[in-house]
Amino acid sequence: MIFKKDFAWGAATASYQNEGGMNADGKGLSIWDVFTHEKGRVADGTNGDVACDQYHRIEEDIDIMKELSMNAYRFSLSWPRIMPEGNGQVNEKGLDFYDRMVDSLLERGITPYITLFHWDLPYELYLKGGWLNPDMPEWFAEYTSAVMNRLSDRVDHWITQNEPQCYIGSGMASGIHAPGLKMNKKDCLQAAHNSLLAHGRSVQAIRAEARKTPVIGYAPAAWWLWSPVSDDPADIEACRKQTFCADEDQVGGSAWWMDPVFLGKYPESAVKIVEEYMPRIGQGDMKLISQPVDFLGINVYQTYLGKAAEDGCCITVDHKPGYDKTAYPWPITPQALYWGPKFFSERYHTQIIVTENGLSNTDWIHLDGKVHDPQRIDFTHKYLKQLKRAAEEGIDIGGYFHWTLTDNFEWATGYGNRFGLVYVDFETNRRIIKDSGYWYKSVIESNGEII
Ligand code: GCO
Repeated sequence: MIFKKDFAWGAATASYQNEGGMNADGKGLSIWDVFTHEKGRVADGTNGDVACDQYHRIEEDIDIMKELSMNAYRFSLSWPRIMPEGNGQVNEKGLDFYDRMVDSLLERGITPYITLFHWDLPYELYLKGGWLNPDMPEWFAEYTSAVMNRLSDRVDHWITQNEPQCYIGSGMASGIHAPGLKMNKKDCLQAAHNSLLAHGRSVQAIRAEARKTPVIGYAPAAWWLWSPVSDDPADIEACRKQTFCADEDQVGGSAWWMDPVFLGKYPESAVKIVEEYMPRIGQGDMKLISQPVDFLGINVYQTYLGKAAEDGCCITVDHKPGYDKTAYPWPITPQALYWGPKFFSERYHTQIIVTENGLSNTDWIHLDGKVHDPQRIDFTHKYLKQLKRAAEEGIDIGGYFHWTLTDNFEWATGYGNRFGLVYVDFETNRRIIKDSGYWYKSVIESNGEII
């Protein structure tokens, strides 16, 4: 057996992308509720007010997970659904939704992996400065406590934050995501530092208040990843170094977000580049940020390719003409699921969980009423073969969550990118399990042996 006996096989979703119920039962506004209603923010002019209506269809989705033999489900909580103002008053009806969801998952033998923050910041906190406000760590800890109080007697797997590179980088630097800001580098790095402090405070709150012994993770994006074009040790070493270095624009890379949490310091190579923009680092900050966690979640879709120059530095190698790509279009590079787990586990000495991997595909309903998606099957088979190779080498891999369960709202692109194992007709919200969903079921039932 290559994959561990208790390997988590599931799918991942996010509250704003799947739930809908934008103002249901006392939910407050998030920055994405506001941002998507601003003209020009979303490519197809849509929003997540309804999304795939999981708020009203969660039982159906959990039944699908059961039918596909998933043993785990990664989802995020909508902070403003639980605390409409972001702090203070708790909306019990918002917690009721997640309470019922947790019970339904457990009744079907599916372990909840809850992400506390997947980008949908309460709008009221944004109005108070959002991640730039030094009170954010305390607000995030208060929200964490409200969740622990209601759900931690049954839930033990927690992920504090998903892809801070996006909610800080895309949301506050480039502005292509909510709240659409274009802040200067110094403010961005201060917001990033506050986000890391919030992660630390949340870990403290979970450890102190969880009523079941918690398993805690953190899921930054793993897009700043280089894979060697050959097995030449020089190429491998050049890519390893490049994966953890940073340049002026990529200070939001892997090491910037992972070193503070797992090594207790910012990466020297990056600090040298951005010295003049460095945030105020208080006494004890780095100790708080590097509170021990139990796994590193990596969202891996693709990798850059690299080789060693004469001096050992990494040269990025272009993909060959006509390279394989998804509908997004992102390059199809299965080796990312070998080199990513390898490089990250070597540096951080922690369990790795693939918290996202998948592809956008031009899926449609065929004449026979089914959704045949051989591309998704082949893509996932190739990536899982690489993950299995990493596991075979003894890298501690705790699970694989396919992105995503059902087609959903894909941020600034809207509904044009279908990532689901399950097709959604967005006019009726009818679900159709795609061929890939049934293929994934067979993978899970064999615990990956058929890969
Ligand atoms: C991300 C987010 C997901 C995306 C997915 C496809 O990794 O960007 O966590 O919410 O929808 O990755 O882009």
